Amino acid sequence: MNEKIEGIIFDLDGVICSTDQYHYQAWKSLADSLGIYFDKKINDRLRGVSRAESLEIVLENSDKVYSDEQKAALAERKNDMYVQLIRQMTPDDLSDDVRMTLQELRRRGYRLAIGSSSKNTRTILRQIGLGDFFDAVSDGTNITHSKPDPEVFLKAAEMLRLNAGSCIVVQDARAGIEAAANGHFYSAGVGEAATDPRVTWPIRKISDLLGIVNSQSRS
Ligand code: B16
Repeated sequence: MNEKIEGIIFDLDGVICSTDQYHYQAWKSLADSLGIYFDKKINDRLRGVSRAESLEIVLENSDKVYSDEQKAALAERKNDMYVQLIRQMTPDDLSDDVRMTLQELRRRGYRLAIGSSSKNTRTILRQIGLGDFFDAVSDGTNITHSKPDPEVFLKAAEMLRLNAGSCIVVQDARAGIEAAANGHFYSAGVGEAATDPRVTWPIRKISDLLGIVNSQSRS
């Protein structure tokens, strides 16, 4: 992986915006209605994981056996609650740090993509005013395997017409860092992803990326 960096692939939930809090609220509400214990620690295991796999994790604390039809209905109930919450998002939900970093990376000519497991990606991007911003959007609607499978990032790189080795994947979840490593991408990890041993660059905030791409273009 010694190619020049030409593209940046951003995770959505927990990196571009804080939709993680809405996932928590919706899963918590579903779990409470079913009498299932659920807390923020369990919620952290759902980061980057598909809706169906997330439900399986939530149901680990239930003695009841649910049929596939019941599980589909539960996942839909959770999603309905989640969609109500994200529909209230506005461009103010984009932090100044993320907004400035995206604009500066664009100004410097990098190709920018989203690599998210969420099937609600397009709605969220529209709500926060980034509906037409990215050069490519790879999300839960175009993949068959969830992170840590690298599929979502490989598809994003393909849409950007770039090799994995010339892209940085930006992630907040360990599953995403593992996916980046599995796909032979560079990675920048924020939050819990910063402590993952497989991460290329731990970062504290998204604007730290600007220093990383600077140093890469000089090396
Ligand atoms: P949806 P990311 C992921 O987004 C979330 O982190 C994860 O909690 C969620 O279950 C998954 O999307 C699917 O989301 O239910 O909206 O299709 O981190 O990959 O941007």
